[in-house]
Amino acid sequence: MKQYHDLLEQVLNHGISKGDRTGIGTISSFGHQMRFDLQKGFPLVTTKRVPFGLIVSELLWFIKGDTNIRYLLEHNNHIWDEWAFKNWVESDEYTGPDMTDFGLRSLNDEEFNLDYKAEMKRFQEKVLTDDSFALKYGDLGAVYGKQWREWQKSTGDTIDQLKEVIASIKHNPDSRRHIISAWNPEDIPNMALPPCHTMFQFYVGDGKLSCQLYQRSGDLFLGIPFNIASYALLTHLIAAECGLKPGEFIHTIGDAHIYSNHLDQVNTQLSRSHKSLPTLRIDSGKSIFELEPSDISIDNYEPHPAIKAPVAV
Ligand code: DHF
Ligand code: TMP
Repeated sequence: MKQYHDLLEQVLNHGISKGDRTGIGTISSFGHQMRFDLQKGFPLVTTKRVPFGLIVSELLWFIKGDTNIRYLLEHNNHIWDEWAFKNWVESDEYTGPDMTDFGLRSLNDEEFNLDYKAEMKRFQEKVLTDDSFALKYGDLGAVYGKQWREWQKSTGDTIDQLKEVIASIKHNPDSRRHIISAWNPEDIPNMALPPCHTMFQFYVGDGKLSCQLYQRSGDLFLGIPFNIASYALLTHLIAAECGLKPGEFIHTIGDAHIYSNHLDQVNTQLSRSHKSLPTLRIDSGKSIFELEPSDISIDNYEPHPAIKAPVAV
């Protein structure tokens, strides 16, 4: 994962200071690319522990075409909670304590943070137990799963981009059109967060399947290690589905940034040495559409300890 450390260093040393939507502030640099040869181990960052189980359940949630965080909560995955919570506390039905700017305030105001945590816990329980509440407020809108599996056409029916791309990889491997787009300009206003991983393309050569992702915006410390592992896993899964070996994952990033409240964490991480990469294990002959989180695991992952950091909302 030297490529990842090189990118952290590059942005740290040559990035510019840039304000951002969340109010945290970043060091940022535009236009970068990393390449990972999937034959040389599974690209899961080893200089901090990255929770692979969360990456698996998030990816299977996309593949199912689900956009409701209930599935994630059922799998103890809380990485999308804040964005559903935001819809709830900004709605007319919400009558609890004022949660304006909860992301920033929970970092700076200990008393508020207690209220926020209690309110978030109530929210999670309601999404898990109350069907009509979950339908309304657990849903993130027309995010990844919807665009991948049910892109809305102007004629009323939908496009299953994932199924179509798998079919085109199988039947027309040399095609230069194996593309899935999550960036649907008409739907952007209906999303909790406009897609960060916006479009990806597959390439078949020498019996191997490669994937290149264009990510418009990358949180280098928190989001990017997840994104690398997620697309590497997707490439493995689609390769298996199509009878190919995994080739390379190529990660192209637009605005690559380090949040100003992640700098200590990044420096700690950069002081650590890399360990050998783990290997992926998929325990089933199931199709990509039938996989369960328990079918996918990682072997020989012996990373340095986790490093905590707040996520910018
Ligand atoms: N917003 C921002 N500002 N950065 C993101 O990376 C991001 N990612 C989103 C949604 N919005 C975002 C979805 N993916 C974490 C990782 C990925 C992710 C969201 C959050 C995260 O907080 N990871 C922690 C562990 C979290 C846990 O164990 O629950 C980490 O240390 O990797
Ligand atoms: P933005 O919409 O203002 O670009 O904010 C989105 C933030 O989330 C930005 O820091 C990038 C980060 N992010 C990732 O890095 N990876 C992801 O998968 C997601 C969903 C978000």
